[in-house]
Amino acid sequence: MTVMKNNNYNNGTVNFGGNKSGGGKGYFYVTTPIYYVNDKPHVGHAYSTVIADSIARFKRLSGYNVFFLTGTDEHGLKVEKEANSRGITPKELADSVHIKFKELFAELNISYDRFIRTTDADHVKTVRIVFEKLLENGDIYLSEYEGWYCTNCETFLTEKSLTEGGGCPQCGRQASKVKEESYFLKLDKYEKKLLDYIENNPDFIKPEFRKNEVLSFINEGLKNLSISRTSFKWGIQVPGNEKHVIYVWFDALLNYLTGLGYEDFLDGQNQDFYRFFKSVNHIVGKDILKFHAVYWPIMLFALGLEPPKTIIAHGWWLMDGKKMSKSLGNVVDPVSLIKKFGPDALRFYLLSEITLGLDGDFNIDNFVARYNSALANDLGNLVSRTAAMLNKYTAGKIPGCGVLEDVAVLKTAYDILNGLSGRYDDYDFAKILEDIFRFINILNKYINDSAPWKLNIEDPEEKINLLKILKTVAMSIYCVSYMIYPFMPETSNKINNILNIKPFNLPGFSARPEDMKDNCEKLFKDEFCIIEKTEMLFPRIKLEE
Ligand code: ME8
Repeated sequence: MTVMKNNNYNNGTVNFGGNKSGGGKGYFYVTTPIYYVNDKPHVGHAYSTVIADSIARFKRLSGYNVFFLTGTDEHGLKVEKEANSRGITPKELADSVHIKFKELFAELNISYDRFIRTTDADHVKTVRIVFEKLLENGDIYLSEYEGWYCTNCETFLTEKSLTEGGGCPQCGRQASKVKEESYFLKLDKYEKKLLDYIENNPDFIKPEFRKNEVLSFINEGLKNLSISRTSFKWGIQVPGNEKHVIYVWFDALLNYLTGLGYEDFLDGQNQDFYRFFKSVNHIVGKDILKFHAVYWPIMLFALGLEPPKTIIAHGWWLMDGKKMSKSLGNVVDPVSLIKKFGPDALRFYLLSEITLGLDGDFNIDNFVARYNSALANDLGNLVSRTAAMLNKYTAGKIPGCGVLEDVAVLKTAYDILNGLSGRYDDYDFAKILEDIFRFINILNKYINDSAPWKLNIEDPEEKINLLKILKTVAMSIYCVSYMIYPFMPETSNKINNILNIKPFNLPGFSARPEDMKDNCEKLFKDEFCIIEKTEMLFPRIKLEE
């Protein structure tokens, strides 16, 4: 990439994985929505970002050149109003709130490559370049908008779609009538092209069932989109007609081009731009699918670019059946959960509790119960009891090639590893985690059933058996550490430290999941010692705490 310019690039949190410029097997670009800065982040924002991070981490392990973009959406009426109500400027509000997102992402070990702000100079420049380009080619024209607007959703609404009391169909808040001169983006011109694209690209919208919503929206007939406002100030000004500010969604969607260095690409200086952009996976909440699956591809058509490869629309976290959102005042603070339970407990809960695409209730009792049973009891206990047995029976030594491992147990691990790439292609995180935890329970049962503590270490035959059990479990835990790495990177690192084993991308090793069997066999050929002092991965927590 040719875009390493400011401190919004992350160079600290990724401990291992592929690199961005090495000769991997392909390019992979993953994005989160960029979040409004009208308030600090809640668990819903953490969710989209953790999904993207897990995919980015897995793809890096698999040898892809990954670019992972996240950031903040800082313009628009909603942000301006919030700033006014706090008695500060919108830029001051953005400056303070974007930090909260960065802090949360650091706490959660989010391995983004760039944190973009729509007030960044290169973004402002990109938006103006694009606006001028489309004005020149006739896809943008000046006219007048008369209709309804929801400030909370920053969306234009048709009269027909309003609720009985004149509310926004999405958030229920009162819509307001606006009449102003406006620039429009031609949508009708590209309607047929978009329908063909959706039809011919089954991977475009995921999960599959969301496709019909998008199709029925398009089939109602696309009206040209108003993309500028004159009634407020906080936005990017239209080049040459500065009483207009560019509509916040037009501005925001373009972050996906700025983040990759579109400006340099236009100057012929960024070879990677096209390679990355062709592989883009946009992670979005279902509430903003329309913007990504309808307006965004049309903007790209107008620019002569291909629509995104895949848009993954996830469901909502609810509280007592209602969407968690600032306006309802029912949000869960991710930072306090991380303080108490650690980042991986939150990452685990978010990714395992709901199947991608569906909604789920965020229930704190359930959160604590899952933490105690899956993380403290099953995973934490497996690692600590194994470390304790190794320290007690073999002075911490994991036996080398003189001792054979139990192939039947390891086969389960290798089967999961072999299926991982396909599962990730389906974004089936809850299922992957279910398989991993089923395997963890197989290991706990294997230890219970074979009861190494009953074996007599003085008896040569029983000793061999004991060593075999310990070696099998140690190798299996190494596989578990690999499998959980994209979901729970900190825990994976801790397990590798306990086992005294290096990360997965050692020189001469491939870190693809399919190659883990070979890696494992190579690594455990030699005898080595685990570290003596092991830390508790997930201390049990009482609900009352
Ligand atoms: O829409 N459950 O920003 P936003 C799950 N700036 N996910 C949730 C959630 C919940 N309860 N609440 C929010 C915007 N999210 C625009 C996006 S992109 C070019 C511009 C997540 O701050 C979900 O991904 O309102 C949703 O799409 C995103 O946060 C919206 O964040």
